[in-house]
Amino acid sequence: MPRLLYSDPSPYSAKARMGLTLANIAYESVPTDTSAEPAELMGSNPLGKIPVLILDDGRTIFDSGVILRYADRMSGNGVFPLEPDARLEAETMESLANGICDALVAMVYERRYRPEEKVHQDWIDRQIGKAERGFAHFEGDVPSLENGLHGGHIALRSAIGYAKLRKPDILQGCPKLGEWADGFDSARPDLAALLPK
Ligand SMILES: N[C@@H](CCC(=O)N[C@@H](CS)C(=O)NCC(=O)O)C(=O)O
Repeated sequence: MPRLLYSDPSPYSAKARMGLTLANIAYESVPTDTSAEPAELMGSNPLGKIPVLILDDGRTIFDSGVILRYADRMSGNGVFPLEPDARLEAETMESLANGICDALVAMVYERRYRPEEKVHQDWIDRQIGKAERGFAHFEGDVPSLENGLHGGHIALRSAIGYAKLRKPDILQGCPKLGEWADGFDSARPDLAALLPK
């Protein structure tokens, strides 16, 4: 069975796990501490980042976007819409949600990996601005779930979950997104169970 190197708080890991689940692909979740740089991770992805999917034949797949597209192909388009315009919209949604996560992760790492006296607040504020603008974009144009869940929805739900974990106040001005997330969770509790924690 494929093995997925992941960690509970990681939004990209949540996205990959949700995508594999949506595609009905069985996999084993392997908790992985990136800070410890374990041999299996470093041997699978030179970047030392999760998620990584290790296939039965030893091939390794990263990053989360490539894992989602692998799951999509293996399931006959179970993760992204086939229709070109709908697919473009889903992929752009995924890209913005990833960018929000990139900004929030940069904020977390600035505090985690730098000595306190070297933490650069202007840099943190810049990242928070990106995440705020990203969520404001979605708040102004809340995606519909009526035609079924896809990779863009999963990426957005992961980003909201990660923000709730690391910087919940950023979502205060986004009540519609909160309702949207509740709708997502009620429709797919199995996916909601994989959210960052
Ligand atoms: N673009 C990558 C980002 C992956 C990523 O940054 N993962 C974080 C965990 S949330 C990580 O592994 N960080 C460890 C590091 O950067 O050394 C993806 O979409 O999978």
